[in-house]
Amino acid sequence: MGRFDAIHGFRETEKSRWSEASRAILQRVQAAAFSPGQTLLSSVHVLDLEPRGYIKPHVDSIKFCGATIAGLSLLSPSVMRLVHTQEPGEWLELLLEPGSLYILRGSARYDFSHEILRDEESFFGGRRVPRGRRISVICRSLPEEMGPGEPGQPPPAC
Ligand SMILES: O=C(O)CCC(=O)C(=O)O
Repeated sequence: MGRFDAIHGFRETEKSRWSEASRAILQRVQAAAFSPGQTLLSSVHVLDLEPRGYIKPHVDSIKFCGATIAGLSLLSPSVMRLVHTQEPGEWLELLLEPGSLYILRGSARYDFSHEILRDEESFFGGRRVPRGRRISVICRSLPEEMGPGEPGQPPPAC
């Protein structure tokens, strides 16, 4: 699935310049999610999902994204569902409260699809999680074979 098929009701940008306060937060995210040996994509992906927006199940392409995806989920609570790509009966859901950080690595990165549920389906353990506007700030490691300044680097995700 291509990125434009996966995400609905959104706008996005890629940002490499941040205020000092934001930089401090990003540094905490990066220290928590990445090992010192990992190189990150040079810009951070900011995704702004409208209240009716959602993200269909997908696994980020290994062409554009390395072994770790770390997302800071802001504004509206949301539910992220992970489903094993080979064993659809194996799944789990994460309640992403505003300000929460999720980290996809290892099996969660490669063997499970991830999605953000649309408002009508947004429940966690039977509890309704109404969706509003949600902003996510996503850091990714570089695909292993790419150098940091590789020309023509496509936008991250999917
Ligand atoms: O918005 C998010 O936290 C998830 C983004 C996502 O699924 C992606 O960019 O691959």
